[in-house]
Formats: sequence, C-alpha cells, structure tokens
Amino acid sequence: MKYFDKILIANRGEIAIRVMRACRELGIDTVAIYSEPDNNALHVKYADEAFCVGEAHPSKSYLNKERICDVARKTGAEAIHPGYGFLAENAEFAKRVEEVGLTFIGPSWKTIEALGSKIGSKRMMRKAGVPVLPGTPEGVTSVDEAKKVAAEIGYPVIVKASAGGGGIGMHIAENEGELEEAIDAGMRIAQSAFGDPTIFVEKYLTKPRHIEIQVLADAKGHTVHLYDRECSIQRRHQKLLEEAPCPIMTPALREQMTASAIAAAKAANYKNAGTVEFLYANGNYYFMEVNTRLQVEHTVTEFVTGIDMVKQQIAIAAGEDLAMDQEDIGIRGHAIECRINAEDPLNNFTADPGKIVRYRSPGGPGIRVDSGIHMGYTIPAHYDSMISKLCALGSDREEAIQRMRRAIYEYVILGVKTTLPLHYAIMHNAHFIAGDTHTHFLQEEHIATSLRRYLHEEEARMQTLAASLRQGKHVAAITAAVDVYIRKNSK
Ligand code: MV4
Repeated sequence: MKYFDKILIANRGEIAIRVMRACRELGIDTVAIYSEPDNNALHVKYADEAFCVGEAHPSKSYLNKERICDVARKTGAEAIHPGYGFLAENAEFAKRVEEVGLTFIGPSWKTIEALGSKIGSKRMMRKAGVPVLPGTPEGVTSVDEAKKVAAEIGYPVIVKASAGGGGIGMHIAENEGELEEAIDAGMRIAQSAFGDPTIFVEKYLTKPRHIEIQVLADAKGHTVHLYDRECSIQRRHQKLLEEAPCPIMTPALREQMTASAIAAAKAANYKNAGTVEFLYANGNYYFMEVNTRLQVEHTVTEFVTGIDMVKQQIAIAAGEDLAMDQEDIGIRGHAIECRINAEDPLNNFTADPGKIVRYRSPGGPGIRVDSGIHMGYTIPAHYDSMISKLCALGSDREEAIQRMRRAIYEYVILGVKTTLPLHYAIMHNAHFIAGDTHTHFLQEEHIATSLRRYLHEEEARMQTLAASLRQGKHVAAITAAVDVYIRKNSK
C-alpha cells in the first residue's frame, strides 16, 4: 500500500527527513521546500524534488502558505505533511490545503481551531469527563470575580492566556494583590502576543510532572492510544529530554489517563496522530492541552511500541481505517530521547550556530539518531537550535540509561556548543536515575550543583578534542582519543 504517489513536506531539518524516510519506505515520491540559506541542507538532498520558497525569515519561506500550496500543485503532490512547528498547528493553512484540493496530513482544520483555544478546549474536556484544574472556566470577566474564585480554590493560582502557548502570558499569584497585577499583565501580554486579551485563572501546581498520552484516530473515529511519555525535563518551556513510558506510571493511573486521552480525542472529533498533555501532581492528573501534530518526541513511542507513526499518519490521511485495535498495541522496554541543541548549557542555553568541523554519530544496539546535520554543515542562525535527537532503547529503564550514556560517549560534535554535556550529566544524576523529575528539575539548586561537575568534565573532553584539531592532528588521532576516553570512563 502506498496511499499517495507524491507528498510535499512543509518543513526542514530532522523532521523533514523523518517524514521522507517513511515516504521512501512506502514508495511515495517526496517534494522538499527550502529557504535560501537552506539550499545545501540535508532534507533538500534527501528529497526527490526540492523548491526554494523564499528568504531566510520563516515568514518569507517556511510559513509562506500560498507559495507552499503552489509548489504542491505544480509538482503534482497530493498531500502535505507539515512536520512540527511552522504551519503544523495553523488551522488557516490546513483549511487552505483542503481548499486547493490537497490532503493535509493531520486533523481537520476545524479540530485544530477548536483545540487552539485553551478555554474552549478545557470546556470541551470538562464536558467529556476529563479532569481539569479548578478555576475560572469561561475566562476572567472581572477582577472581583477572579478574586472570589481564587479565594475558593486557594492560592497560589496562575493566570494564563486562552490563545497562549509556550508559557507566554503566564503569571503566578500568591495572594490577592499579586492576582490583580497578574490579571493586568496577563491581559496586556495576551493582547500584544496573540491579539486576544482573554485570560483565565486556575489552581497553580508547584512542581508538577508533564505526562502526555499519544493517540491515533482514523477518519471513522476509531481511536487508540500509544501509551504515555514523561516530558518533565525542560527549560523555558522547551523540552530537553523525554522518555516512554513515564517512569512513575502504574497500571491504575495508566488506565485512567489513557481513558481520559481517548475521551478527549473523541470529544474533539479527532483524526490522525495527536497528543493529550496532562499535568500530574500527588496522584492526580489534569488536562492541559491537545497538540494537534506529530511531536518531536514521537521517536520514544515508536521505539517502545514498534509502530511507525508517520506511516500511520499517511494511511489515516489517505482515508484508510486504522489497521490495529487497542489490544494489538503493547510496549516493550524503555526509551529515552535527548534533544541535542546547538546551544551552550553552561551559559543559559544561548544559541551557538556555526560550522560543524567534526561529526561522528553513535550507533550500535538500541540507538536511533534523527538529525539534519553532517560534517562540514553550517547550522543557520535563523531557525530552531535543535540539530539532532539521540534516542536509546533498553529492555528496561536502567539499560536505556546505560545505552544513552554509551551513545553520548560515542557522539562527537565539534565546532558548536551543544547540550550533549548536559545530557551526560543528567544520565549520571541520582534524581534522574531514580525517575524523580518534575518541570522545575533543571532549576533545582542541588540538581544544578551535581550537574555542573559532570558538565565541566564532558565539556573538558570536547575542549581536548577541539585543541587536538587546532594542532592539526589527523582525524584518526581524534577518533583514537575518543576511544581512549570511552574506555577510561565506562565502568
Ligand atoms: C501550569 C503549571 C502549574 N500549574 N498550570 C507551562 C506551559 C503551558 N503549556 C502550561 N504550563 C504550566 N502550566 C498550572 N495550573 C506549570 C506549567 C509549567 C510547565 C508545564 C509543562 C511543562 C513544563 C512547564 C514548565 C513550567 C511551568
């Protein structure tokens, strides 16, 4: 079954390549789009055809809806896969794709639109019996009303923008005085960032976990889940590390959370792959939002379920019935994903784009690397700093951690600073090893202190490699140095 003859991939980097890989396996031709500085990027070389859609700035290229639809029609592509980011959750784009007679690989534009509103989606989920946090369900209409609700549910509370995302417009209030300020600031920022001042108040959880459930649904509404992921380790609302399954999941909690996720998907008339995000604290979980796209961390779910999610997305978009029932889907082992970003973890995660002068990718048992980079590649400064995803699968969490450590030892990226040293440190952190993480993990002082030691150790290793290179030593010498390092440090 090949579902389509040709698909356009409206994205760049590792995710564009990931989608093209599924197409290649299915015998589907691929069309890449690219911006001017991306003309030599790997996703352009991987595709059967590639078309420049504009200048570096995303608004001129990767967000250029009309140009992208034009390329799709000119090349005879029948469907568009949006990847993640860029136009992936843009209801207007999904609608336009359908209008010009193409298939959008994702949910219907109406579903994307309905789930884009936090107040609207919370209302929908509450009606469907999915647990939501107490607060002002229909938004804040007056400060007095908000104060009354906050007094009832108890402080601290959090003010959020209904149209918001990524933590923008979020303000925590510990008391009435702070609530008044938070509402003021929240409305102002919501208006300027999203053009919609609507805000709401809910109970604030201090150090919750971020747990999400992957779902797949076909056009007839047959909906299954692909179990859970733990995504708590993040900085500034950008995830850094994800795992499947969630280390604290129990059979009882899983039964409840997956049932809620399926109820959420059905309530939204959901079709294709989606993620239902929850906050978890003290045995309770609460609906946060639905991500209407393929997510960065789909890899760990693929690793433990053995299901190729991109192929499922393509089949569903082609109108196929899901070829699996819930009882056919199991999980085996444990998978961890480390996001490798070109940024300096020792300097507040400042982006560090530039040329990759040495590159050696890890391999061997249980390792998967999804990257859009190679030796000699120059990472452009215009886009996301994530350059690679390193995933490890083990028969259990302990083996996944051991494999991830080994793969980090093997991974050589020189020329730009990366988050590899940070991941090396996390893999040795006692709290992480115990599965004891939460959304403020990296801000914890005792965590930061223990991480710093390993960070400097791993950073020093990279410095040594870089110094050898500057002295003009042969690549073989570098490789040997890495091997010695691996032998010395693996226990
Ligand atoms: C919260 C919260 C605590 N209590 N809501 C951040 C992004 C947005 N999607 C939801 N976020 C949060 N909402 C209540 N009522 C804490 C966060 C939060 C967070 C959530 C998931 C992953 C990382 C986070 C980091 C900081 C704060």
